[in-house]
Amino acid sequence: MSLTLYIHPLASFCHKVLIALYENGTAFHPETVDLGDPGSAAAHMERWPVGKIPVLFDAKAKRVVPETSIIIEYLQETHPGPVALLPADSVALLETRLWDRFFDLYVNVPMGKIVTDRIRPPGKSDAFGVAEARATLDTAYGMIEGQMSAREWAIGQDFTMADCAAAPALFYASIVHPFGKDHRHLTAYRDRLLERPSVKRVIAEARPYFSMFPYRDAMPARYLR
Ligand SMILES: N[C@@H](CCC(=O)N[C@@H](CS)C(=O)NCC(=O)O)C(=O)O
Repeated sequence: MSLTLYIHPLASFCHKVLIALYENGTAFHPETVDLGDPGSAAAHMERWPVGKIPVLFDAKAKRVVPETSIIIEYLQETHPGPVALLPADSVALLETRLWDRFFDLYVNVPMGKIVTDRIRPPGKSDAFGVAEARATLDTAYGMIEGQMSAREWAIGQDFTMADCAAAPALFYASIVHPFGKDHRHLTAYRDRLLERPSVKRVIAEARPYFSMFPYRDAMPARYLR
């Protein structure tokens, strides 16, 4: 098998690429990286010195591909499947890239800030940074509420890379910073994403690890079944 994806089963950015792979039934080998283990972390730094996961390795092309959006674009170029996660139409493609960036930068990243602050060493937490992250999420939730008022998926009728980014970001964000009662369209979109078979599969595979999630106490019981 040519493709190896270096991941951690709980990590939201890894879920984004797993959803893309499952959407197209792309064959790959998942390899767990434990960044808390010095040996595993050092081996990963050799692959990608920034140390972030996921990273794709294509043995056939002898190519290391980092960064989720680049990985998904690479997969579409080299291993296309039935679901075009990057639309052919140039306007739709720009919208896809815009909302992909939006969900990564303004939902996934602030969500991660809130989560990782909980596991900082005593006395090292960053209350100001967490408050900023919560304010970013409030702004993002309001914008997504507007965007999703008349759309099935992030940019329209077709499921794209933007939805791959949205699913894990909104799943975890809604746990650590719940949506408001007025976020009707945002809530319905999150629920639609969670019903998508590729997303269901990713969540089911992550479930055995949910006990390691720093906000497990805030997880709704329905996610644990
Ligand atoms: N921009 C990167 C973000 C990847 C990222 O932040 N991954 C997290 C896991 S969800 C990570 O590697 N965290 C470990 C760390 O920051 O040390 C991408 O899209 O691939």
